[in-house]
Amino acid sequence: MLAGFASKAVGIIGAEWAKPATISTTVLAVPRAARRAAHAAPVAYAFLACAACAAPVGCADEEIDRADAPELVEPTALHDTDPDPDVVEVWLEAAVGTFDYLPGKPAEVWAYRDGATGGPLQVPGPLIEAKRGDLLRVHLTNELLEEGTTLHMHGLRLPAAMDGAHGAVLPKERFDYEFIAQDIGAFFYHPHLFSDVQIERGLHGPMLVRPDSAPRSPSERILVLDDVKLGPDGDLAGDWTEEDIAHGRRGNLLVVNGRPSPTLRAPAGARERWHLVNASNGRSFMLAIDGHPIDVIGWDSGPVAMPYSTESLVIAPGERYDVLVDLGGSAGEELDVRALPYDRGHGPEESEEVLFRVALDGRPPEDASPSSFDAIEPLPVTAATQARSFVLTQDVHGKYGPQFFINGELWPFNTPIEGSLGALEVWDVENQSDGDHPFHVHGMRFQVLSQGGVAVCRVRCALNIAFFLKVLHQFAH
Ligand SMILES: [Cu+2]
Repeated sequence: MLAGFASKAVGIIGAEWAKPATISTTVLAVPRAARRAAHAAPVAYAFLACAACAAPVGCADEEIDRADAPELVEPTALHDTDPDPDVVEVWLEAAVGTFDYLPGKPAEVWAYRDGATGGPLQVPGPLIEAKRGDLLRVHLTNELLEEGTTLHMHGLRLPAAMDGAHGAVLPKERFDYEFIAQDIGAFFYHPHLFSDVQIERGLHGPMLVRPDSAPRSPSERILVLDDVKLGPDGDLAGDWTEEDIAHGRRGNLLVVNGRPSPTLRAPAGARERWHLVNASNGRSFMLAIDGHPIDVIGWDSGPVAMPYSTESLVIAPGERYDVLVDLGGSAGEELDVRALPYDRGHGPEESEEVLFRVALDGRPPEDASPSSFDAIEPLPVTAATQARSFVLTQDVHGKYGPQFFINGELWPFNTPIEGSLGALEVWDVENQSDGDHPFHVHGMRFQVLSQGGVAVCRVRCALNIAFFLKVLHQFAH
């Protein structure tokens, strides 16, 4: 059990968050009726549970007939229809159609396509690519048959009205999102309305904000990790159980960029840069590469203050990591990138699986390391810095299904907290539930002061709380 630990962070309150705010744990762990209520409320900012802990695997009991390893393909970039080099204007359509997670076995999905080119539905959705400082115009058209949707740019700092956490874009309607890309890094767009189900149906995609307009090295990749629950016919399967609602639905097929156990072809000796995105509902991926360390250079909101090397990397739902990997070896060799067993405190551990393979070839190797890093200044905390505490608890078998609480108050009916524009705050976040509880804060970033009593200082916008988190919260730009 992971309860009883806590963490601390600090942040500064930003302009769009100056009104009294409702705190809400959002989305995946909440019955639909409660989520409707939450979306009707004026949520100024939100604690977001991108997923709670994992549910048991294997609701689709039959064995899935896996295909021969497909090629690993990166999401294609959305066509930019604005010729201005500092403006990215893209057209995204959410529609119903099919996608083959398994070859020749189409699944009915809700997914995104490039509305400018009329391309096919993609899972994950097309890449939104921009450079820091660009003005983004993202036109979302809802071609779904049944319900409203929104577009939430998970991890980006942007105005609340452009955050996709409010209202609904109804079928046949369009919403134009407009904002400045302030931060470099990989982000994760998805609906913020019935998002647990809509993301599982295929509505999610990556976004990459680069420091400048220099072309991306072929060795700098976008890798969206996910698990889907499929029946033997290859279609999405299984009802949503109470366990799924409480702890996040886990699938029975791991996919990278929508394909099971794909093969990535890379030059032997390359120093590859991978932007990893966990798009799953309830699975943490503990990544390891046969005999190769993983050098972590970035987290959710850009570069880390202190790059570090690790043998295995846990990526919680909604998290992104920016890593470098030295692909030592000779042409013709293969490396396995594995998802190792990880216990999130709920349900059985996942078994070890090969997530994808790297096939080394004889092309000239590239070094995709960034040429420079942003310096990260520690936020100035003093004894006078406002502090708040948040204790997260749950009742899995509540009267109306699984229920979650912040400081003893039932989410989403929490007493709003008020913060001052530009204020710096220290937040103590303690997870007293019996499993991991990833959370992030919309529209702002924080630095982590300590985790489980161990001091750290890195800019983040999301964090998996398996223990006591001390978060330096900067509600600011
Ligand atoms: Cu988010």
